[in-house]
Amino acid sequence: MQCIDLRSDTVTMPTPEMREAMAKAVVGDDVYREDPTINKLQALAAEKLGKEAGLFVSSGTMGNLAAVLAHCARGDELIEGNLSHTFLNEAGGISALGGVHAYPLPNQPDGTLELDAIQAAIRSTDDEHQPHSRLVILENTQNMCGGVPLTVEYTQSVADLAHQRGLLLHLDGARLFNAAAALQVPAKALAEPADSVMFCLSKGLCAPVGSVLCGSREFIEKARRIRKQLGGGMRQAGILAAAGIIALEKMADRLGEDHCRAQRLADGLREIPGIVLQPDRPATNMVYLNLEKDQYLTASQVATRLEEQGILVDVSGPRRFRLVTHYWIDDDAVNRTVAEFTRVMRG
Ligand code: TLP
Repeated sequence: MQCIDLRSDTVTMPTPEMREAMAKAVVGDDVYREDPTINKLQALAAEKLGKEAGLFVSSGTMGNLAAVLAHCARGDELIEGNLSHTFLNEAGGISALGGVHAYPLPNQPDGTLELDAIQAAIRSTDDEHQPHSRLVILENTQNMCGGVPLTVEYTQSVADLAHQRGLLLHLDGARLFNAAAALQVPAKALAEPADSVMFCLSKGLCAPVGSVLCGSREFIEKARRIRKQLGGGMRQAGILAAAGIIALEKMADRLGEDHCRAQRLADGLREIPGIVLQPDRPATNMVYLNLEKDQYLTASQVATRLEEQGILVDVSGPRRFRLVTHYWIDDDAVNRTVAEFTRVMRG
């Protein structure tokens, strides 16, 4: 029986075409800037996002960290969501390695940070008691709010506010191409207002490793030195970039299929007594659901019973799950998941 792995889109295996391209990749030493496949990927990513330059990094976490370290000095402060990956899930790298202070603001259910709250969080520049506010980070799609996409207009309004007050905007666009597919806008339009953008190749786009950080040429040169400091200067990494090129050229345009399957999955799960979807309709590839209070099973007990049937889900709270659709989840997998969930919930 084949396992159905819905824990994340990070679990995606490379496609056969990616494996072939990896085997044949022309490579060089990327620290010498001599890997043609890396150079091609970086140029392609920058072009897709409408930025001057791109930098291949080993992970989304490294891309976000390099961006923060390039934008901020020790003692500076950045404003971000209290449900953001940079705040919750990057092991405090910005403070451990950069001495950067986080000012978390509540993420609204639609993934946004309120403009008034951002305005109020920006520190007064002439008060020596306060850290310097340097950066705002937005996450698109916003993972923990349900994989919700942030619109071009909203992103622009945050960029305008940040820029007026002398701050910069970094976009954690781990799933920017999912946002673009859901909103039916080019990824470039979503990236345009931001000073820097990180997106992941190794999530819904299916590449085995890597993310790309994009921004101005000057910013990328700075981030490149920081990547070296972090030990992320790789050598014949074109082997990885070869899969990344296919991810960008072939996989971004099919993400809508994952979103349709997430909706089908949600439609099936919504009918099961004891389960409440939150949000009610998935906007992209994530389905979050809660067990109602009177359920005697906890989320981890349900997950264990599903695992016995070869279905893996993410337990994201005592009564909460996340199920993520991706390239390797087909219609049968959706049907089987709904059927097994129904059986487990019936007891
Ligand atoms: N997210 C992972 C986990 O770390 C939670 C997941 O399964 O969703 N930004 C966002 C919005 C992310 O969701 C993630 C990974 C990252 C950055 C970090 O990417 P990696 O794992 O490549 O460091």
